[in-house]
Amino acid sequence: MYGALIPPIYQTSTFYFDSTDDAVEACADYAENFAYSRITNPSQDYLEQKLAALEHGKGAVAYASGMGAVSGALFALLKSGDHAIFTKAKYSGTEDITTDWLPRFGISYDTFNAADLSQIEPLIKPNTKLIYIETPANPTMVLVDIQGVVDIAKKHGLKVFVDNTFASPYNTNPLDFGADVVIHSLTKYIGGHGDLLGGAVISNDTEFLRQCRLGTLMHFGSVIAPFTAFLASRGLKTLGVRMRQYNANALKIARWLENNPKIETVRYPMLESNPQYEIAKRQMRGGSGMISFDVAGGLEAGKKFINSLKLCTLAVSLGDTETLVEQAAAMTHTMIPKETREAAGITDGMIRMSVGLEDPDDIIADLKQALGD
Ligand code: LCS
Repeated sequence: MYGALIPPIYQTSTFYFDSTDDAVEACADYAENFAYSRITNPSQDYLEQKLAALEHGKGAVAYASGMGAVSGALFALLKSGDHAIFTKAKYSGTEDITTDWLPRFGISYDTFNAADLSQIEPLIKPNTKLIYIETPANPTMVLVDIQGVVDIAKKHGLKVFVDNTFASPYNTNPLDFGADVVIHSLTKYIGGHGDLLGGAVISNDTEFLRQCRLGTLMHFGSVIAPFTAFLASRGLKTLGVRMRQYNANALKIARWLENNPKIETVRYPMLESNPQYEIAKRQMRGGSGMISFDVAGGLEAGKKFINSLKLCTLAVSLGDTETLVEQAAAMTHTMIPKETREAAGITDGMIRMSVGLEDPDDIIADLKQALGD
């Protein structure tokens, strides 16, 4: 009403009504009306509409964190007695939900090697409901062929959930390949500045989204704060320009790493040498800003390299403006048993890099000096 260009932050927990008739009408459908901010809030709604549009979905539900969205989506679909199939390589929090929490609720699971879709069909049982994938996977950067998984799932009447955090909606839109649900940690590329925690579930299945909002959001309570929703919406405005720069910076750095004899393996979707390059070209517009690699000499050489970095920062998380580097086996994925890590392709020395918005030549100069070149 003041003509503000930027939508205000609706910092309110509740909403008043002019009459009991109005209240009765609003409270008859909490999902569609503003009554209480644990379910809906205009700042959250604004963000959800933008996310739905970006992922080509009919709607979205925002959560307080990526893990709120992961667990919210899983528990909105699965119930006791169900079975689900997951990729082996995935974020450690999702791994923990799979191995520890789903079984507590009578939900069983199996895992497959993300690069080998022929492993999926033998795992399907009469009670299987879901195939859950993360592409590119954290931290291995292995890709999952979304269309290939959807084709298998449709044959057997299964849902497909895709964690699209690493690619971001700028690079990949899983719903366009027939996936049922897209999950994001907004904490990463969408927030973009390392100053918030958020998550979202996006889908064309409005009934499923109602289950998310009226079930796992409203009652589990992992609600995004209005100010956080505002920050995430602000992040969206620059997602395109940031992703274009991340894509370009990371490709340049991945090529440099690949040509350095002190680096053993480099995993980046858009390298022509990537055995999954064809999948990358089919489902990604750019390779995103995440690279993983091993320094020759393994764990100790990797530690020495990281400790020598000056511009790049040693930290978990990703998708920030600053370049972040971590050793996955010792940091983000440390709670996963070594055998499970190795089965997922996570070597002890693997270094994961979230390329930032700095000049790529400055990042390369830092990598070079840390390698002692
Ligand atoms: N999905 C993926 C692919 C992630 O990488 C993460 C977090 C989550 C979901 C959960 O999101 P959050 O609850 O943190 O918003 N990944 C992290 C990482 O690699 N380092 O710190 C967190």
